[in-house]
Amino acid sequence: MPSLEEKIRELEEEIRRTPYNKATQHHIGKLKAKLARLREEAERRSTAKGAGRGYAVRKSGDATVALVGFPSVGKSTLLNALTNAESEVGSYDFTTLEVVPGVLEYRGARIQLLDVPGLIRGASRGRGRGREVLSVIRSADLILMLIDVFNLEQYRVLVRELYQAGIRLDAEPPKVKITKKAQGGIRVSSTVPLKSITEETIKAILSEYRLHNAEVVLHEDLDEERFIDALAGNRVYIPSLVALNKIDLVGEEYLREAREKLGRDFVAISASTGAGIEELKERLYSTLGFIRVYMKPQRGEVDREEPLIVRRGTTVAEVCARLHRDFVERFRYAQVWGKSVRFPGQRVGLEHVLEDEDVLTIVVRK
Ligand SMILES: Nc1nc2c(ncn2[C@@H]2O[C@H](COP(=O)(O)OP(=O)(O)OP(=O)(O)O)[C@@H](O)[C@H]2O)c(=O)[nH]1
Ligand SMILES: [Mg+2]
Repeated sequence: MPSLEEKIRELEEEIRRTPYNKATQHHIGKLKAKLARLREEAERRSTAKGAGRGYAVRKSGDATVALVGFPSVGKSTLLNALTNAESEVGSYDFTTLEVVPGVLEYRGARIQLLDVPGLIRGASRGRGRGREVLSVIRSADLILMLIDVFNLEQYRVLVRELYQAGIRLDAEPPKVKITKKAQGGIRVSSTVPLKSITEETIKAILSEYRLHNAEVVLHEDLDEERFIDALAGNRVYIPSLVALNKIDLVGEEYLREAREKLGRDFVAISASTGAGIEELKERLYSTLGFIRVYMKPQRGEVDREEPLIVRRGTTVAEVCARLHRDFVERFRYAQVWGKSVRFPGQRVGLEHVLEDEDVLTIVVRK
């Protein structure tokens, strides 16, 4: 019997060989769904095997950033430049063999950075200790890709590696609703015109997932891969930033060309000279979407000195939980002045979502 790895390779090969067009999409969709399930299975097995060891790093701070990049791009040097950590720097590859955490304090936010061992080609297939590394990356709030200024092609490779591991960068989860039914077959409807997928493809994919009776509602036009994403259990959606390192070794003109070649926005830095490091901190802070919330005691003045730093989307309940362990239980109501309310001093409940620079008063039972 062929092993799981062999089956995965065979499927990858078959997908590569099959021409992609409207007539073959359902067949390719089926193969890709099969492949997605086998990869999930492989992942489950390796996590089960590796339980107890691996790179479990405790999350701390207000957000966690995974620093990824090829060996020797300068990840450890950057971690040392940004944080209080002391990660070993080497002039040879794979100096760092464990995940090294550091904390960056910036504008009141505590950002945990994880220097993870060099991602390499094939990591998502379990080569090296890649798979364990990937599990750390998957739980990050932001992925910072560090690229060597002389090896721009590293960017594409990293994106592909992450993609194969179920990590979707700078994307929202697919807007698809799938409801299992007891009978009636597959019913597909959509709220937008569908150009990228056929009903036949949808049915072929669902059948790979052993779904034969279900109602499917699509709220976006998507292709077979994104439809599989909606079904697969291991997809994560994480924002990313790119930093180009070692710019001390190149000139202005080279950088200008790099901007065109890379085809996406990046921060130009030198981890060893410190150039661009302040800009990078600023970009980390803004991409993570921190907001400031000023607390005001019920009958007192607003504390403008020390705002609470939280992520965008934070609710009153989350602020309560952070201030005191039984604030949520004793909560009566809150009052808000600022962008998230219609009028100053509006009363809100625990589910209310705060905005940057809101003033918040929490009233609890004694
Ligand atoms: N010129 C220059 N050299 C740098 C810069 N950043 C790092 N280096 C050098 O690049 C080499 C590798 O740096 P590390 O920080 O160890 O790289 P790493 O990505 O952590 O490497 P691994 O842990 O092996 O994956 C060292 O010799 C550093 O001194 C930079 O901005 N400019
Ligand atoms: Mg290192």
